[in-house]
Amino acid sequence: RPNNYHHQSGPPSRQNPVSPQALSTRRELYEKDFPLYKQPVEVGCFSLDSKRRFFNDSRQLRYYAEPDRNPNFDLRDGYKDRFIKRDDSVKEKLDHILRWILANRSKLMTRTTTASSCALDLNFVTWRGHLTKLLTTPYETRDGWLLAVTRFRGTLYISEVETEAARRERDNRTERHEEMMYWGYKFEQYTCTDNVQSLPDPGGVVNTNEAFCTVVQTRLADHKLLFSGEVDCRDKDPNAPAAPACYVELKTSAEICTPKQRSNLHRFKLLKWWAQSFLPGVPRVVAGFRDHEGVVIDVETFHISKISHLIKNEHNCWKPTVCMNFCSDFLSFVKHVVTEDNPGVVYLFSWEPRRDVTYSVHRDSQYSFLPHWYVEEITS
Ligand code: 0WD
Ligand code: CA
Repeated sequence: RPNNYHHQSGPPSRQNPVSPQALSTRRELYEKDFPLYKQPVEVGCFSLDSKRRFFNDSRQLRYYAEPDRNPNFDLRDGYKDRFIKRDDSVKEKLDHILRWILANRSKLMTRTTTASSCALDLNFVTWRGHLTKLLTTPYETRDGWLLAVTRFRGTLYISEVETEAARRERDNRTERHEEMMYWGYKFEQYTCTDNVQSLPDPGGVVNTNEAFCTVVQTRLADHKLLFSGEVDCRDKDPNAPAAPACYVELKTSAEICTPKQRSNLHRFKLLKWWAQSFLPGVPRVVAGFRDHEGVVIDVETFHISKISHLIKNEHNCWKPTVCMNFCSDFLSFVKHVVTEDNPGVVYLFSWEPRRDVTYSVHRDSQYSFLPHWYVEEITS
């Protein structure tokens, strides 16, 4: 067993198998060779419409309309009168992914699993955003996390639980912060079209219920993963490479005026951008840099494969291998800990900056997240 596990009372032995109690998040422990990460394959997609209804298709996929280098987009436009905001107090957990799995079950079965009639040929099912949090954990100094894990028919399902601190932040957002959260979606409206032929419609309504999500399958070391992530848009060119290589991630960020600000972008923001897009194999991020009034004054494309070179000049910077090794070791830790196969049992993994990852076990509690409709349909 790796030495980043901590046991309560001495090491386990074959006679006395004790599962590990905690996992260290110290960076030095993860400075090893880059683990195997298979090229992610898109196995499907789904859409959520303006009322957050699920569709097993790509109806919400948009096309990237390359903006001017210096476009002067006004991101504040429409905040007061053309904005429909998703209710983020509604916790959807893994529901949309589970709906996708039920609609596409045959795609996920191997010959052997078909013969044994049910289990999915997967170790983990989760959101891409949860994996992004794991990748950035060794470098995170502010926000902790809570991840609920349930083993059901051999597959481990991972669903986030909002921390007390995140809940407080959500309840206490300033008006300025609320408006700034809109800016990212407004930038999407300036740079995306609904059809290959059409132009962006900055006069339309921004509705954050709408989403297009890709579902990808891949392997990290010996962990077979299925996860879904929201995709902003794709390349218009019909000859562009197949998904996920045709996808484009859009971001907004404060304008860069000093070398110190550029260095901070590299050291903190590029870590999050890299982790989020590297996971599903999205090759580029288009960033709109805006001033304090929310006007985009500069647009820059970052190629994910070049980010690790960009950051090499930064002193004391993050390393992709640390991110991937920590994630892989966390998933191994979860496999060892989460032994009871029961849809009503949740192992709650929790982490706070400067601490180890620890866990607690909860039976038929508020944390249970696999819905009855899913458990029943998979079991039948
Ligand atoms: O209810 C929840 N707690 C969660 C819901 C947690 C995680 C995900 N989700 C759902 C969201 O409803 C959304 O449809 O998953 C989808 C996004 O999943 P993801 O791709 O795994 O999440 P992430 O990589 O963190 O975010 C991708 C984009 C964000 O873009 P930026 O450029 O800001 O990273 O998805 C959006 C956002 O535009 N997004 C959300 N949209 C609605 N509800 C949410 C959310 N909770 N989180 C991110
Ligand atoms: Ca985005």
